[in-house]
Amino acid sequence: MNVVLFCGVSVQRHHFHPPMGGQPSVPPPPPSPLFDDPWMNVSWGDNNRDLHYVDSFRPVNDEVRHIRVLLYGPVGAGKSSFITSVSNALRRRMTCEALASAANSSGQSFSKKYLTHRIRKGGKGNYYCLVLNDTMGLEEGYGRGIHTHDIKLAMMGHVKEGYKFNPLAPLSNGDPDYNSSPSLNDRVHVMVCVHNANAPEMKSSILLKLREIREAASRKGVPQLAVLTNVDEACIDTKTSLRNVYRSKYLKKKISEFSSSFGIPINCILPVKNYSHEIQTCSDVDTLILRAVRLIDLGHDFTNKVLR
Ligand SMILES: Nc1nc2c(ncn2[C@@H]2O[C@H](COP(=O)(O)OP(=O)(O)OP(=O)(O)O)[C@@H](O)[C@H]2O)c(=O)[nH]1
Ligand SMILES: *[C@@H]1O[C@H](CO)[C@@H](O)[C@H](O)[C@H]1NC(C)=O
Ligand SMILES: *[C@@H]1O[C@H](CO)[C@@H](O)[C@H](O)[C@H]1NC(C)=O
Ligand SMILES: *[C@@H]1O[C@H](CO)[C@@H](O)[C@H](O)[C@H]1NC(C)=O
Ligand SMILES: *[C@@H]1O[C@H](CO)[C@@H](O)[C@H](O)[C@H]1NC(C)=O
Ligand SMILES: [Mg+2]
Repeated sequence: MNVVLFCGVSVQRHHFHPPMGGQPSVPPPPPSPLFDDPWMNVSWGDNNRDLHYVDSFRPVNDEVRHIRVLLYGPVGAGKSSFITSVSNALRRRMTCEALASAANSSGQSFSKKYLTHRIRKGGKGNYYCLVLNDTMGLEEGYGRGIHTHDIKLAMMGHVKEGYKFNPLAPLSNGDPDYNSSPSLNDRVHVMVCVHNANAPEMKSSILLKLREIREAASRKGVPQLAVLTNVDEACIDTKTSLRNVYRSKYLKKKISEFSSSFGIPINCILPVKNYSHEIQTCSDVDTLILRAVRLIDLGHDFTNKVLR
């Protein structure tokens, strides 16, 4: 008998020895760790539509130059990695095109020109009308990690660029880094809570901080999403293929638990794996990351609603 770990559920496998002369008895198969049908349909590897969408997106509201997304969550949840992944997935658009054109010698020079133009335009970081703001991680207890008050101030656009978060004292009106009259462009248009799928059960003090931030965002009508990182390491099925993300029973349970403890609908939780260094053209990793383009739509709706 050996024990195989399937998504945290131990499944006992018996080696049956057929009785002499008799028919081998067939043991009931262990329950599958995967759903037959995914609970969310994803167009795996088909990223061009999303890439084009982010590429050509411009806010309608003149007051807004870009949709600002603020990431918050526990220390080490993967906030910074997520930002790198989004930026890589978007910039890889160039890589994908470059690879495609290199393979087609007749189309090469045309593609190169297009490529240069795109890189120049995007080089300063103002190309995509989406900015992601990273924050310091939330920690257990008082006076450690980022102050929840600072996250709420940043949400309302009161925190100036380059401010160094201080766990002991939140920013206050009158400080040089305090923007007392933020524009709609300074404000955050989508709040994203980042959580590691494999983290041990969240400490209640951290959960309280997360909820406090979420409730502040709800009061101000700011749209919210959550990003569940490290799904590649969550279970053997997602490790084998990311395409099992919406088929894994274990991950579905994880997402449901996070949904009820944090108080955010299941369909607002985006499972992701961070970008790895390998050059794989337009991969499944990007497919999950690019579902984050929903950030733009949510933020866009918000910036239009606030104006009216
Ligand atoms: N396997 C795997 N590792 C990840 C993933 N996302 C992040 N990591 C790793 O997790 C660690 C923490 O990630 P960070 O992005 O630094 O986390 P953070 O939320 O910015 O952390 P703080 O800034 O300290 O609050 C790093 O070693 C990452 O390489 C993922 O999706 N899969
Ligand atoms: C996914 O697509 C299939 C085939 O189009 C459909 O039968 C199924 O209901 C869809 N699932 C969800 C969750 O939308
Ligand atoms: C993603 O996670 C891996 C560990 O699995 C790490 O080595 C790598 O640096 C991370 N990538 C980014 C872009 O943070
Ligand atoms: C290669 O480039 C030519 C000229 O631009 C184009 O007509 C053709 O469709 C391309 N082939 C492929 C496989 O992309
Ligand atoms: C938010 O992100 C933008 C773009 O990455 C950066 O320039 C800016 O300094 C950030 N602002 C804050 C308050 O962190
Ligand atoms: Mg970080």
